[in-house]
Amino acid sequence: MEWGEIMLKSTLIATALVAAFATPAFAFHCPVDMKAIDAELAKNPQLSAADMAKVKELRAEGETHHKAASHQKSVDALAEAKKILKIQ
Ligand SMILES: [Cu+2]
Repeated sequence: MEWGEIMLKSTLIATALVAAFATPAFAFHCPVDMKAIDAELAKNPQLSAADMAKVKELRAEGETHHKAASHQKSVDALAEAKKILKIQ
């Protein structure tokens, strides 16, 4: 193989690997976040009614985005909910 061909092939392989692994990473993250939020909500956290409503809204939003495969949006919404609940 020529050097140029080796470079091209490694680039293609790298791109394929990123595509294969990037999406599942987010796809797995959302359910983990949703579970953490549900577990925290089950503990009856001391939140104002407004914060509680916001957390539930963000939690639902996260699930909708996850199902629509918009995992980045889902992770963002869930992170916001976790921030209100003060969990990591
Ligand atoms: Cu997801």
